[in-house]
Amino acid sequence: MSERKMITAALPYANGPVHIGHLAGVYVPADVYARFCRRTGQDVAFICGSDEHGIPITIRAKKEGVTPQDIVDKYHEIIKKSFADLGISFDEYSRTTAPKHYEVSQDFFKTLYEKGKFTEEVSEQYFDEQAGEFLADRYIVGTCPSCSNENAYGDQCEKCGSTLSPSELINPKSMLSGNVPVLKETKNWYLPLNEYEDFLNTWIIDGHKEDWKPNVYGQVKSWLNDGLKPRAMTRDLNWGVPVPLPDAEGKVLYVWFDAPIGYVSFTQEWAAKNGKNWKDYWQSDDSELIHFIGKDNIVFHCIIFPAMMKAHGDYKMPKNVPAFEFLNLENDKISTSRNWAVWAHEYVEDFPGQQDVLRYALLSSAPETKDNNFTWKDFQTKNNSELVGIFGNFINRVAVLIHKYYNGVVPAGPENAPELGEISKAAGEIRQYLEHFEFRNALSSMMNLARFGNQYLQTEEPWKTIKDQPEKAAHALFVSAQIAVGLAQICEPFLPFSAQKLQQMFNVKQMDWQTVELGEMLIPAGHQIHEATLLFSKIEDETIEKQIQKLENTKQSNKKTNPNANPMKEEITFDDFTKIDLRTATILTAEKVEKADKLLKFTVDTGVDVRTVVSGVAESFTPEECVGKQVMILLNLAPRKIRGIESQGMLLLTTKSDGKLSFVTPDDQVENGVEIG
Ligand code: B3M
Ligand code: ZN
Repeated sequence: MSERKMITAALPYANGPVHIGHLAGVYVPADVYARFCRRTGQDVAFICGSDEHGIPITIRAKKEGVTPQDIVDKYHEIIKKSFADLGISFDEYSRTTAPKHYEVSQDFFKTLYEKGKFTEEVSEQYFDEQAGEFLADRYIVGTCPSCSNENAYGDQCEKCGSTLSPSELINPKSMLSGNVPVLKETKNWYLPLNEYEDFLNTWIIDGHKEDWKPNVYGQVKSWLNDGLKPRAMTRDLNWGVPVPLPDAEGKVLYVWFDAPIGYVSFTQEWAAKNGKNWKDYWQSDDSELIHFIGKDNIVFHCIIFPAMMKAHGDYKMPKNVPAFEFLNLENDKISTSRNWAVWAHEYVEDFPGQQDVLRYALLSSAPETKDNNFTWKDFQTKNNSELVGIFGNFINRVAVLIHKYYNGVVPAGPENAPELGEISKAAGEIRQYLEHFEFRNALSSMMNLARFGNQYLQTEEPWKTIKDQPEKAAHALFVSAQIAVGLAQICEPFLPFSAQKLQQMFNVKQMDWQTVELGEMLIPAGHQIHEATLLFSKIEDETIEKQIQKLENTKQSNKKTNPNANPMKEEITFDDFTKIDLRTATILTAEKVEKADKLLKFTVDTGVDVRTVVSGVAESFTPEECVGKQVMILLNLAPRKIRGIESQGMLLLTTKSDGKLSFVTPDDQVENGVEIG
């Protein structure tokens, strides 16, 4: 192993929170790896940050009716906090809207430009004349040429899955204005990827057949077999890093150009704060670059970014690109738009103090070689049978017994008991597995040590031998204490929160991996341990049912014909309903309420009486428009003072799609005071 590791985890788009699919397929494994590398004494930089450019951001902003900056500000904080809460030990978590990132990515672009690495091409792109903008592929909708779906996007039809280009769409329309876009010429800068085919073939296809994961290697090979084409590194968009050239007004760097440079710019930010030299990590021979990513990012990390780095000339190629497959949730594809996910920030709220349980569950079903599935039942079993039943049970018995029989002082035992070999075996296996990115196997090795300890204690039964064979009992608890401390050490990459508690409980410091692997005793006889604390606790059926119900609700609301409709309120009885007195009424007078922009004061004829009602409709109607309207009134609502005026009842209103209010009125004119129901 090298001395230095530059470890990156794919930059999450700041267009939504992170979910268990992201965690299982990138961040938890990357964190395990980074923690392990630190433990072996390597100089680690573990770097990530939010990807804040690109179409996913602007689309989300349009949907929510806010600016892209609002979107990234909101989600950057949520994502960053989730990672911290789950113990993802990034050395730096920054963002691609950071000034340093603009500087570094623009410099990178300029270097390639000055070295003549780009070609300039003029092409015809769709342009929305009303919006005055070129349209990203995602902003064009039309009919899919393959399946006739009328809502296909310019880059893809989500119904049949075909990859499209905007020119293939039948009846293309701009999503910005709904108008038919026109083709307009525009100049962009391209990286001729075809010129890097030889280099990529030699480096990856000849050089990494053995050590790269077959899914990664296979995908790269198929891209190379199909032949690479020049790819535009700039886009006509108004959200992104501006292209640093004089004749590039209104153009930004392609998001897949700037985002991977984020790894570099964030390393620079970190290095500056910590007295390090970033080049030691990116450009030096004793450093290894490892990219943790999901499988949909393979081409960007194995072809495009390496070609960019090669063109630049100063960078080292990645040593490995462990890409994960996808995690499904309850046998269905995780989807942000369908809200089919377990969100990291919600988990942290719903399961306080149980971060390690999620880490454990996700690692044990990490989608390493094929897509995998997460179910809440399985999560519960993993916690209750494995973490509580085996790991926690063993630790607890050891600590409690040592307190009970020896006042918390580790009794004397043999310094070279053969059982100590199990600790070194587990540590050694984990090293081997993690060096090959086999996280599930590594986790099993950890759990096997706990299992071994549990069985050992069960066989030795010190609670029985303590009476007649005290030396045997002491021996068993001495050995068990070593195993417990071994676990406290080797579980840290996987279960960092529990490791901390355990190390505290057994009154030990964190050791380096090599020490644990030696197979020697880890604490001497006479060592004082602290009070036993609970590591894991049982998760009840009720808790799991709640989560399953939450997903069930999502399923129901996905069936809605109007995605904006709020879910149904709590059910009421017919008796509840009959308490409501709704009547027809007519507005007699209407006037503005002083110093209240939104309020109008009405007198209404309810058939029963003439009364005053105040209503927040002033932004939707003028007083004149209201007079004479027949409306519906909730008659028996307790009176309320609004701006000093007593409002006696409530007029029924609804909201139109443009946000304006509208009175609910009977279909035909009826008398006032007629009951509704
Ligand atoms: N923002 C994440 C994704 O494709 C993308 C990764 C960038 S890594 C440089 O979901
Ligand atoms: Zn289609």
